[in-house]
Order: sequence, then structure tokens, then C-alpha cells
Amino acid sequence: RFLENVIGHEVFRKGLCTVNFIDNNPELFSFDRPKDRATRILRYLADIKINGHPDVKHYDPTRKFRVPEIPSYNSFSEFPKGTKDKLNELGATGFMKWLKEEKPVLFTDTTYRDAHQSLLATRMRSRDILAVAEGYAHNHPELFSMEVWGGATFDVALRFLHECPWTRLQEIRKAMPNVLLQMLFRGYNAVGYSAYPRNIIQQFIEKSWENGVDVFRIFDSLNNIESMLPGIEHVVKHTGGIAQPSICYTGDILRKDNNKYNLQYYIDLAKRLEDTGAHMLAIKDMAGLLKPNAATVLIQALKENVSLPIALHTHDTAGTQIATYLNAINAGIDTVDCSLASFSGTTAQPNLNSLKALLEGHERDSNINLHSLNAYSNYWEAVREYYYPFESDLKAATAEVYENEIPGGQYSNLRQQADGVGLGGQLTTIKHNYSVVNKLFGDIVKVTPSSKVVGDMALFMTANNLTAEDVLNEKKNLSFPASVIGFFRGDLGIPYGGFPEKLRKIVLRNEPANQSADAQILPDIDLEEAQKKFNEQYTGSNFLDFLSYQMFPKVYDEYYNYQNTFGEVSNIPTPYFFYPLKNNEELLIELGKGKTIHVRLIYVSDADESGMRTVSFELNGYNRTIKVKDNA
Ligand code: 3PY
Ligand code: ZN
Repeated sequence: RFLENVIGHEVFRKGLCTVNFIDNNPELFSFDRPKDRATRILRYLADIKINGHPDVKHYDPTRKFRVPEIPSYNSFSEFPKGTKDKLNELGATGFMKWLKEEKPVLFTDTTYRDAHQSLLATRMRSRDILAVAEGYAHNHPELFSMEVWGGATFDVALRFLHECPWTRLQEIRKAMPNVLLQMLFRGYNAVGYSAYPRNIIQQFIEKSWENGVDVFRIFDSLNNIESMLPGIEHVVKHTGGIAQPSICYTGDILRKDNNKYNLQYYIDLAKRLEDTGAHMLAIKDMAGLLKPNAATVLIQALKENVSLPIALHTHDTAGTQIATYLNAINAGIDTVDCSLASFSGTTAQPNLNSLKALLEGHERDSNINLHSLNAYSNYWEAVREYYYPFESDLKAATAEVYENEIPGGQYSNLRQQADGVGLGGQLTTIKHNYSVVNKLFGDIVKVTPSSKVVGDMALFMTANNLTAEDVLNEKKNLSFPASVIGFFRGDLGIPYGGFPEKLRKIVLRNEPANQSADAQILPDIDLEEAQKKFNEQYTGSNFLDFLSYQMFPKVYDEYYNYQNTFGEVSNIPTPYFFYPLKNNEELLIELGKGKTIHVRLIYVSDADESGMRTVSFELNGYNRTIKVKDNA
């Protein structure tokens, strides 16, 4: 079987073996038989047929899907040279010099990360990305980068999609060798929601780089540089990648009165970040609050005060952000974040296709191929249909975001969250309470995970019918949500301007508070010992799995057990991953290179006295039955 694996391996078949071929490809030692794999896939399909997908709350059996059309490209030609080739050629510092001198504005395409995180609760599967990634990289080498990893995608891949996030990254890297790949990194929270030990953060960064990440966008949810610093330094010293720390934008620099987050605040942060030795700077406008005129003022001022190239990120919740980008481009911004048309707008990024069209004739127009962008947008429009249960109810842009300042990703999730705690009918109150909480907390930066604290508190106030006065009344003896207690304890660090002390005392009661801004940084763990324990518990896992486990122990445990039961479900086409097969419906599933199975659903029996039902399939022409417990 080992020989079979070697001969069937893509690298071997392409004649690209090096001396490290065996060391670099542990899957050569995987002797799982196709029959076992097919059985596990049938088990999955049978379970979805009987019990439905646990993540799909409203299944619509009448819905029909279009077949997404994959745009054509010349797969026999070499990849055109792109930014990844430039980085390889010039190194990070030389690359930055090149970037600053580039006249056209460059784009980061967020379709594979933030756009679906903000529109579809992060549910996009690797399979749908990989169907077009190679062609997209062929056709669009002018991109600055593809944002493909990090943020919530790591957690959601493991938890809900039962996919290995590292494999996703490796596969995208293979498919897109010529453009920079980018990830979103939450400072000391990495890709999670709480603090991790320093050496885990460092290992995570190194392995991300080795497996494909080039651009590390690093932020902290309270704009604390102390939390970003170890990540920035590690990228600069231990990888060949680009450290792009990010300032989260909140408020409105043009507001006249009582303006805590004024222009000077951003200039000071930018200068301090430049002093860290970072390669580049990002302005991360997670709620889409940077209005066009403010963009002119902010970008001009930053350009005058720092010499780093600057990226601008926003969400189009208010429908105004293409104007913001145009002003930023006129003010000299280096790169802007957009998503493909069919995955753009509202809580996602501004429309890449439209921005390109708008720039035609502008002195900073890009050479990117609009016709091809449109073809890929059509592909994604059809794919988006598969994910209908995860769409938010937001049908159009809303200027309300200027009042509540809710980040794009959180805005689209809020209804589901409210439904989940029985507050679905009170969304308006929840949004209002979100801004009440922000004021109570002293007007803080709101982005994962600080935004979650504000959201939890807004839900808590709504559920208990509380006003700001109630919250500030210590006689009420309220049982605050755990995340709120953690925030006031200092788990996320100290907000700019400090905590509101009266509320802090009420929330913490007698619990001690942290006083240092880097209180959230955890000390190193004994890596060898932790890995040894991990390997004993999760046989067959590797160091990347160990890092996944470090990020999310419980989620990894569930993922591992799920794999043992159902195998590699990422190969199942998305409509059959989420929705039950109909009787007589058939499909092809590729188990691995050159190993495809043909499945047809024949019949489902009634439940027997112990609640078990028998699902009959035809598998490659032979009858197979699977017994499933009916949970109904
Ligand atoms: C994340 O942290 O996932 C974000 O996208 C924040 O904006
Ligand atoms: Zn974002």
C-alpha cells in the first residue's frame, strides 16, 4: 500500500520528488482503505438523510441549485508572476519599497475570509474555494493579496465544517503560488478568543508561514500594541513574511465634541507601530465607520507621519465605503480590501468589480481584468445559494451602524444570536443597547473579542429589561455575563483611557483586577511535554493538529472523533454536505486523487422499535445498507 500511495501521489506523478519527499508527505503512510472511507461517507450521508444537518435550522426541500460555472484559464501555462514572486525576489523590506513606488492602487481580495465571515457566518467550505483558486491566481496576478485564513475561519472550519484549517491553507498555497496569501491574526488571541502562551503564538506564526501565509495582519481588540508586539517581532525575525499590524478604527475623527478617538490618537498609534519594525500598516475599519471625508484627512495625515505602506480595510454596512476608498486612493493609500461582487456589500467589503470599473481612467487604475472578475463573481453567486441557511436577514445597507458601531461580522450574526437566546423579536432594542453598553464601558474599540463582550452585555440588558441606570445601581446585585467580568478584570488588557471605575467595582465586586496592559499574555508552556500528552491521546495526529488543539482543545477533540466516525467529509459536494439526498438521487465523490465513488440513495426504512432506520445505497453498483439512529 505504501508503494500504491507513492505512485498515486501528485508530487510523484508530476516528477517533482526531492530527497524530502517521504518526510514531507506523512499521508504516504496512511493505509486507510477506500472501502472504509466509502463506508464512513455513506454513514455521513445516511445521518444527514435521517437527522438533517445540525447546523441547518431551516431546510427548504424545494430549493434547486444552479451548477456554478468555473471560469476558464490556461492551466498549461506557467502562473504569471505576481506579488509572491516579488516578495521572494526582494524580501519584505525591498518589497515594501516596491509597493510604495507602485502607482496603481492594489487590492486585497477578502472573498475567501472576511467576506463570507461577514455574510455567511464563515461557513464557506474549502472545496468551493479550491474549485476556482488556481484559475483565479492565473487570471489575476495584479492582486496585492488574497485574504484566505485566520479570523474566525480556523475555528469554524474545525467546529462546523469538520475540515482541517491547515490543509485548507496548504491547498490554497498550492493553487495560488504567485500571489501573497494573507491571514488575520488577533494578537495574543491568535485565531481564538482568549490569550495563549507566548511560545504557542510563536509556533503558530512559524507554521502559518511555512504552510503558506505571507501577510500577517495583526491587531488587538483594544488597540494595545503590547498585545501585537510579540507577533510582529516574531514575523519579522523568524519568517520571510510581512508583518502588517493594524489599527482598529472607531468613532469619527471629524466629530467635533468629546472626541476620544481623534486624529492624533491614530497618528500616535501609527508612529508607535512603525517603531516596532513592522513592514506595513493597516487601518482596520471593522464596522465601516470611516466616512469619505474622514478618510481623506486620516490617510493624508498618516502618509505625512509614517513611511510604511498602508492598507485600508472596511465593511460596507452603510453603503458608503466605495466613496471612502476613492478618497483614500486619492490620498495615496497603497492597498484596499474588497471582495468579489457577489460576496460584497452590506456587512462585507466593498465591491471589487465595481471599484475597478469606477477607477477606469483614474491615474491609479489597476490592470486587473474586470471581465474575468465578473466571471468569478458569477461562479460565487451560484455557490452562495448553497449556503442560504447562513444568510443574515440584512437586505440592504443601513446608516444605523453610525449609531451602534457594530462590526460587520457581528452585525450579520446578531439575529441568529438573538434567536438563540429567545430575543429574536427584540433586535432593535439589542442594537440600541449595544451603543448604551459602549457608553457605559467608556467608549471602547469594538472588534473580536471586545465586540463580543459588548454584544453579550447588550443581550443581557435586553433579556433582563435593564437600563443604564439599573446597571450602575449596585443594589441590583446583577450576575454579569462571564465575558463582562473577564473584560473588567483586564483579561483583554486595558482600554484606551482606562476602565470606568464605578462600573468596574460593581462588576468585579471583590475580585482582583489586573493592572498591566499586557496582563493577558500567558507564559510559555513545556511544548515537549504538552505534545507528548497530545500524541498519546490523539494517535495519528501531527504538530499542526497539536497547534489546532492548543487553540481549541474541545473543538479539536470533537473534530478528531468526528473524523474517526465519518472520515474526510470535505470531499462531499456542498449541497450534499448540508442537505439530504432525495430518493434515487446520485452523486460522485472523489475520495482522493483518482479514487471516485458513485453513490445513489435507494430507500429509507421506517424506524424499528429501538429507533434505528436502515438507509440503502447503491455504491459503485453494489447495494450497501447503513443503520442510523433516528433522533426525532
Ligand atoms: C475577526 O477577528 O475575525 C475579525 O474579522 C475582526 O474584524
Ligand atoms: Zn473585517
